[in-house]
Amino acid sequence: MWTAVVIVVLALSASTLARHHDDDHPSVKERVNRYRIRSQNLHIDDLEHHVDDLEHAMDNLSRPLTTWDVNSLKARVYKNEEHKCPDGEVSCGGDYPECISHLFVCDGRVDCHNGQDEVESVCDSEVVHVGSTYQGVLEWDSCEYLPAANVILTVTNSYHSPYFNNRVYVRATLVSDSTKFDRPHPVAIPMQGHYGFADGHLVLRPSSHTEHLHRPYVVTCTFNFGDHAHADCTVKEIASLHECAKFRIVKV
Ligand SMILES: [Ca+2]
Repeated sequence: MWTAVVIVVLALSASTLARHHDDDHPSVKERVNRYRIRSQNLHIDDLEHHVDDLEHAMDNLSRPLTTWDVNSLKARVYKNEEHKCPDGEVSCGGDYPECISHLFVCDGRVDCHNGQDEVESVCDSEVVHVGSTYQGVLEWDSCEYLPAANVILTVTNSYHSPYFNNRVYVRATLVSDSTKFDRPHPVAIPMQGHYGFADGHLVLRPSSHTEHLHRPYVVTCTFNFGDHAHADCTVKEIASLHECAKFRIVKV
């Protein structure tokens, strides 16, 4: 009898010791299983991050289009279509290919089949309203040995031509904060020229000779981003039309 009791007690003690031993020192199989579980958890976390990224991308894709989005897309299409028209003409846009002379844009009479040449968004002279101010950073590629400079272009006067309704005559001031002999050398250059509705070109040249520059230049800013606030500008030598500098301006 006592022998059986001792055997049972010893068996229970051995079982308990074995469990403690397993907890402290898991078997190889258990360690492998734990490792696989941790790996799977990491993999699931990674997938969750990917799903979050996809949801974020889908939210951006489903964002409602703004007026700026639509105008920007139209401007990109317009730029592509423009190359299909002969020099001196502009595309009417839309599905039906049609080109009209620059002179017929915003002249008060509908010439495009879709009336695009007289719509308010094209014929709006907001770009050259007196006081309109734009800024950018001008970098010379050639022609002048001058460092990059902040430039501010301000329209000081504008009026419609009594003979050519498709353009507005403009006076402006171009202020540059360039340096000379490593010292600040702000320059204000009076400019004059015109803005054409057909191509969105603001073309300006110095009103008088400026000692700051070696040669006279013409500045052309193209408002081809579908709004009246952004334009790409070039600086060209008047005599050769060699492109010397480029800069982008933003309305302030
Ligand atoms: Ca017209």
